[in-house]
Amino acid sequence: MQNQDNTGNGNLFAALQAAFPAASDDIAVETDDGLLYSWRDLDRATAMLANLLTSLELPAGARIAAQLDKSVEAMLLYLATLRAGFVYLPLNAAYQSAEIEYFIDNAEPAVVVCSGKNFGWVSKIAFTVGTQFVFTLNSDRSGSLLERAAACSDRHVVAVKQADELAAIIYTSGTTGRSKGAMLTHGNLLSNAQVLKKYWGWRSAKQGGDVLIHALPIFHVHGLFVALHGALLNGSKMIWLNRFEPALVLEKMPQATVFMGVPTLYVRLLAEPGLDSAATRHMRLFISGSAPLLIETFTLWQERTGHTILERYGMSETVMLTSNPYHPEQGQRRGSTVGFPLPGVSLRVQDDAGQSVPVGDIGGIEVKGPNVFTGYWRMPERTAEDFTSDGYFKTGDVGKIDASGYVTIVGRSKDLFISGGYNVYPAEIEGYINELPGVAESAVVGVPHADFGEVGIAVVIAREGAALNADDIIVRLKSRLANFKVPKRCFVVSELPRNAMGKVQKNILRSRYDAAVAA
Ligand code: MLC
Ligand code: AMP
Repeated sequence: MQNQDNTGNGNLFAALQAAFPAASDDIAVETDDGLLYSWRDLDRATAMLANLLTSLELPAGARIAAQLDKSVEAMLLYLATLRAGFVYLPLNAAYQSAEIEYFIDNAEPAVVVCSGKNFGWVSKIAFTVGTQFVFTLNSDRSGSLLERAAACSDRHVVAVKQADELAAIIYTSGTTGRSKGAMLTHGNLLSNAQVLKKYWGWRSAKQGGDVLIHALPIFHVHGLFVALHGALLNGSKMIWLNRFEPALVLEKMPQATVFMGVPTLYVRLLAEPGLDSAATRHMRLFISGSAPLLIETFTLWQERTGHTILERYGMSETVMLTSNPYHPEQGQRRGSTVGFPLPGVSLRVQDDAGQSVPVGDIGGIEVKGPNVFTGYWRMPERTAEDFTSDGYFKTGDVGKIDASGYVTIVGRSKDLFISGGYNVYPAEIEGYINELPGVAESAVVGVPHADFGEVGIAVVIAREGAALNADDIIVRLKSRLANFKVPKRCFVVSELPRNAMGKVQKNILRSRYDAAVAA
């Protein structure tokens, strides 16, 4: 597998740019409000933004943090960061000040780009930790970033990078302590994109040309890397939606061929009466990942559209690890499984003693490959703990491999649940609840939810003499935490179920509150 483009530059952007079609006036991106960006526009706009970043005389390896609503320009900022040779740090637009404060303090970005409405509090946090520049960028293309870039040249020579140099840091929350920044290199991202291009049979313009509906957020690996790199590395047009709207996705399908989504997107599309085989006739491939796709969704999708969703598995630390086959000769796409390890990925299932388990037995999933990250930002001890002595990364996912090689995820050894494709760590939410006045203790668990797959509920014990109001707790959390992390319901109780060691029995809470939240 090539980790460098043919000019010898290991910069991921160089490889993406080399795949831009020669017909540079062709449309690369079309938005739902009718904006058209040609391949030439992508090249020029990323050059101008890269020149702006370069003109700031930032130190090598400088981090460019972005907390932005989704827009084509936010995507261009990511590409320009690669192009200029800096390190991109995307932050979920839902994060609130305490969350942002942690990331900025930990990553010490030289540049922060935020939306104008957040400039006051974001810049205060950023300047406090020594960030030199804070720009604004709004989804209507206003803001200081583009104003400044407009004065820059639209020609730029792509910065030379080695494949093992850092391209992005993606923060993932932790079961203990605070979030960890997964460091991904140009080589990690490019090797994975090249494997997926082949494995999923992306069609070049000569073969009829794929068109991707891009409807995912661009601050996590699914939308930022898997979907975006897939289209760009194939020179494929994107139909760009800043928000996922099922009716709009359905409307765009006759002009598209590929769609990627978390399971919630498929559940919501299935609720559209117009979803049938005629509406999806032009589509070549539906891909699902980031959370378990229920077999009911997989089967219903097949019945309604005639298409078999291809489920794959990955994570921030590794990008994509396994995939169900695309080509029928490689095997069937099996619901409830995440398919085979991708070419180049070694995947094994180990018991607690670090021995491989027999075929079909359950254990911890460990992986190795060119896509696996280099470690957690400034956390060498955490990095060392999460790798085995022979270089495998312990994913924290629990699964099995059957005799035909299909991998199934059966659970997680880490205490987290996945809500609408976002990971939520109960320990983090409990920390915030426990800081509220009158709270003695709390436990957060994920419970089933028809739309989001799982959602959080909080079970709280009051301090002696304190009167707690469950709704009030939710309101207070909403002002401190990203909305998807806020428990959907809160219950104030007098005691929590505990085992003989005094540990809260979350499995009992999960079954007790199993039906607590209606979709
Ligand atoms: C929104 N809400 C959620 C939620 N998203 N609640 C729980 N879980 C979620 N994921 C709540 C909000 O708090 C709000 O409630 C209400 O829903 C409306 O908010 P919204 O922002 O308007 O919601 P909507 O636009 O409908 O968003 C839903 C969604 C979104 C499913 C489209 O969550 C989404 O885009 N998810 C994709 C996540 C993703 O890309 N994951 C990839 C991670 S990478 P209230 O009460 O505040 O009004 C990864 C690796 C891999 O995992 O393998 O890919
Ligand atoms: P993140 O840290 O946000 O990148 O989330 C990665 C986690 O999402 C993985 O460790 C898995 O637990 C989960 N995940 C991703 N894809 C799938 C899938 N297809 N099925 C089940 N879990 C998945």
